[in-house]
Order: sequence, then C-alpha cells, then structure tokens
Amino acid sequence: MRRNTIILSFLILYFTALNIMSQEFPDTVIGINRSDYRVYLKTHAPLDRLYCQGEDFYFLVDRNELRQVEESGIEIRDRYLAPQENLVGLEISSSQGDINGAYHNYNETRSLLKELETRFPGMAQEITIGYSIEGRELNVIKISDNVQSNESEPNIFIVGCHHAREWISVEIPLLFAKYLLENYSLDPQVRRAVDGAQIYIMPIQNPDGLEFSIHTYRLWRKNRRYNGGFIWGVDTNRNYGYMWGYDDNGSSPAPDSEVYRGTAPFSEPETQALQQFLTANPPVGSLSFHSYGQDILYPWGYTFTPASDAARMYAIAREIAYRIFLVSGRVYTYGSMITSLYLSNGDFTDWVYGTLGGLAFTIELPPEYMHEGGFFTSEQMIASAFAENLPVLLYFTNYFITGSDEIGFDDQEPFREKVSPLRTSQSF
Ligand code: 0X9
Ligand code: ZN
Repeated sequence: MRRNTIILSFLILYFTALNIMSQEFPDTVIGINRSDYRVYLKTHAPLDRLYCQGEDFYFLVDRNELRQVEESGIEIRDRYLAPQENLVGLEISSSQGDINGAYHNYNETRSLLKELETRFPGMAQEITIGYSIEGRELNVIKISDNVQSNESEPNIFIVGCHHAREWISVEIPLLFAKYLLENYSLDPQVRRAVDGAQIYIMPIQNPDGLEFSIHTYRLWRKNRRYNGGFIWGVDTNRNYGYMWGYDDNGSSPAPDSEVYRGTAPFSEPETQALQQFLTANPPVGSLSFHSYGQDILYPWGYTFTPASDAARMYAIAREIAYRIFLVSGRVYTYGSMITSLYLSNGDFTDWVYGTLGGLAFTIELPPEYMHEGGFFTSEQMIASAFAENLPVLLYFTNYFITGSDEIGFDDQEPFREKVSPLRTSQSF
C-alpha cells in the first residue's frame, strides 16, 4: 500500500515536471523597424513591446510569434535571448499572463478594452486619445447608455498608472470597466451609474513606464522620455499645467530626479493627450489611482492653503473611507494632499480641480506600509483591493448624478457608528 503511494507520488511529480518543462515561455528579444511593425500589425496580433531605440521597436516573443514574424517576411534587425533573471520570474508567474502574472500589462489591457467594446457596442466605446513617447496608444473606454452620442450627463473620469511601478492602480479602473458592462442588466446601482453618467476610464496613463517596470526595472516610476545624458523619464504626475513648477517642493527641475517635472507644463504626450481630451470633456469628478499608502487625498497639493471646496471634498473622502472599511476593514486615511505630509505641484488632481473645476481625488491603494510589500503587491491583492473600491466607484459616480452622498447605502446606515474612529476630524 505504502509502496504504491510512493510510486504514484513519483509518477505525479514526473509528469508535473514534464509538463512545466514543455511549457512555452517567450525568451527571445527581436528588433523591428517601426514602419515594418505597422505593416505586420495589419494582419497579426500585437507583440509584447519592451522598449524602443531610435526607429526600432524591441519585442519579447515566444517561438510561435517568432515564426509568425519570420513568415511575414518583415526584416528582423536584431535578435538576442532575454536576460536569464527576467526568465526566472517569467516561469514562476506567467501562468495567468505575462511575467506580471494576474496583473495586466499594456497589451492585455488594450486587448481587454477593445474586447469589451466589441461585446457591448451600445454601452462601451474605446477612444485612443493620443500616443505615448514610445508610440503606444493611450486608451480610454467610455461607458454610458447611448455611448455613441454625447449626452448632457455628468462626466466622470477614472485613471490609473501615472506611475509605472504601481501595477495595482491599473487593475481597479480596468476591472471597474469590466464590472460595469457585465453587470448592467443585473445590478440596479450599476444601471443607474451607466444610464446617468458618462464614465471615462483610462487604466494606464503611462504605458511605456509600465512595460519598463514589468520587463526591465521593477521600481521604475516615470515615463520613458529621453532627457539626454543617459537619463530617462519625466514624472507624469508633476507635468500638468496648474501651478506647474510652483516651487521645488515635491517636484524637481533636475532630469535625474524621480519627481522630474519636465521642461514645460504638458511637455509630455501622455499629459498633453489628457489636457486635450479632458478640456473637451471636462469631468465633474475624477479619481486617480496610485499605490501605496491607503490614503484618500484631494487638492490642493501645491499649497497648505485650503481649497475653497475643501469641506465638500473632505466629506466625500470620508464617505469613501467609510465604504472601504465596510467591505474589508482596511483603514484609509483621508484629508487634503498635505495630510500625506508632502507638497507637490503639477499633479493631475490639482489641474483637474484648479483648471477644469472638477472635484478630484487621489486614492493610494494598499498596502499601507513599505514593510507590507510597498509597491510589490501580491496577485491576491487585486481581488480584495477591487472589492473594497467597487462601492467607492459606484458611490462616487452616483454622487454626481443625484448630488446625494447616501445613494445605495441607506440600508447600511445602522453600521455607521462602528466606524466612528474613521470619522474623527482631520485638518484640511
Ligand atoms: O507623489 C505622487 O504623485 C502621489 N504619491 S505616489 O507615492 N503614488 O507617487 C501622491 C499625489 C498626491 N499629491 C500630494 N501628496 N501632493
Ligand atoms: Zn503614484
């Protein structure tokens, strides 16, 4: 009996090992000229682009994709094996996708948005609002009833991934888009949001940086602007035009700084695209997702002087914290930007509020502390962070439809007292 068990275990191990060894992982990097790639894209699915150098794009491909490129007849100008240290991660976590596992990379996000548009043509419209420095599409999905027409409904704007290494910030907007569309006919709260507002969702503001963080350097923050002198990157969340470069508190004129604000307001295509798009479609409310810290922040970021709508934004931030706490018990701190203890200028929310007049919030997702992983969020974190932020997103949208902050939560009113510690007053 025991001998049979040993033999059986051995066989299971053997076949598992065989299975793992026979799996196909992309391991080759190829360089293709930009115009050749355009031709290739007309008849093939996009490849996983790592970076660009001059007029050449570099892609990570598996054996199958390599064969397709070869058969397409376009010229492969450079070819090498991906560095081993990347491949180790690749084998461990690619069960659910790219080397970033269950997290969505740029191609996966773009494909999912286009798939949603195809599946829900009356409610979803993918809008390419511009191109990143390395030529990636900047994708927004509009979700509304009668999506093709511009209605006089409040515009809500939700954005993720200004900062490359904050992978979880892609997931919340993206999963929200999917959730809205898939639950429209099931959930009255979703229907109210989709019917009553025009919801614009942009999961990745900084696609070049995200890909660089996935494939090359995990802790990359900025975009991939070449600043000269072998220095790359502008902090896109310091490049917006309201009080840009007001002082050097939290933003920097030095190209090698992690908070480099660029040479001028809106010098970057990633912020320019949003300037044009949101000026044409101004949001009454916007949420910008980041990680980490578990904070809900609102303008001003550039000064300690309270914004004229500070009391109203404080009340909304408190409602957001309350809804999160009800789902997961996680405590998010809330207050104006200064409660995060540092000033900065040129950020997205100051521009939305200061120039466009919309109420604007930054949500710093979990974890709370560096010693809990910081930017290195687990795959499991995606589900719990989404679950606790889903009521927030629905509340926020419905707030602007009805002007009431209690929508959909009347039945939970008796639990309110339980979270009184969250409701102690904070400065703003
Ligand atoms: O610094 C940022 O851009 C955001 N934090 S992060 O760690 N994700 O980089 C916070 C933006 C909020 N603005 C201010 N605190 N001023
Ligand atoms: Zn950030």
